[in-house]
Amino acid sequence: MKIVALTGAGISAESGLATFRSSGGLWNQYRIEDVASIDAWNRDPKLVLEFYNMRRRELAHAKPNAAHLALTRLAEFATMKIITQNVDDLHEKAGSKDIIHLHGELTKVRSSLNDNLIYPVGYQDICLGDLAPDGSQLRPHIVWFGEAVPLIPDAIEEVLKADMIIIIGTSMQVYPAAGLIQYAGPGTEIIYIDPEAGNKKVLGKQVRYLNGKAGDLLPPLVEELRIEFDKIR
Ligand code: BV8
Repeated sequence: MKIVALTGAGISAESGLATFRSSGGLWNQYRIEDVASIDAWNRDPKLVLEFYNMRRRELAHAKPNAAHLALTRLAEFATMKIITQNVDDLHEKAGSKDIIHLHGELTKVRSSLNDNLIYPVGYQDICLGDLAPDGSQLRPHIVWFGEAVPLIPDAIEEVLKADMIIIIGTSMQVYPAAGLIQYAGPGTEIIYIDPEAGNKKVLGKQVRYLNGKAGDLLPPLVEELRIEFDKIR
């Protein structure tokens, strides 16, 4: 049984990390255009570096929550792939292995001349003047608005193969990530976990909407799936 978990900022909400668009989210305090776009980087790299330094410092103390841990249990009996829009490392901290970070990773930086020169930075600040070995300014290893999403083909391949897709904590408003679900085959079961699941609509797909927090709903769902798997094994 191949399962894909498609996660967004909501799965990290109970770990204390702000989501983007829920009330009080990051985008209520900052305009995307000012801190998370390639234009912002070209216009004011210092502000952008500070925005990510602030998020990296916050991440240093964040712990995975029951939802992240439930996905590691799911991987004990199903072939699991996590496709996350999140740039935090909470799936890794929970022990998950097979993860595609569509939008990059906060704990990595890279040359601003060569996307392939990527360096681990942990939770340290990066400032103007911190240079990559190629002499260019180090930048966050993040996919900004207006930048291509290089891992989309890998993610599409996983979605095409999935028997089940569990969408967890994403408003499905950012493309091309939000378009991934359209690649789900006709026989693929789709489950959508979100406190606002009641007013989500995945066009053209049969979806089981579970209204509530990931930390509350994912653990029992994983146990339900384990019982089903044990029956058919
Ligand atoms: C590209 C890194 C082309 C930064 C991010 C007009 C229409 C359509 C598209 C566009 C348009 N104009 C421009 C575009 C394209 C644009 C886009 O989609 N814009 C949106 C805003 C309309 N996309 C891009 O620019 C992408 N690139 O298109 O490139 C191209 C091609 C070739 C060459 C050059 C260019 C790049 C997009 C990537 C941007 N980077 N992240 C950072 O993180 O700082 S996206 C950012 O949003 C985060 O990664 C975040 O994950 C992502 C999506 O947000 P969500 O994760 O869904 O979070 P959100 O707050 O929205 O929702 C949280 C959900 O959780 C809610 O539903 C809430 O109810 C729920 N929740 C809350 N608590 C809980 C919970 N659920 C469960 N449990 C809880 N406890």
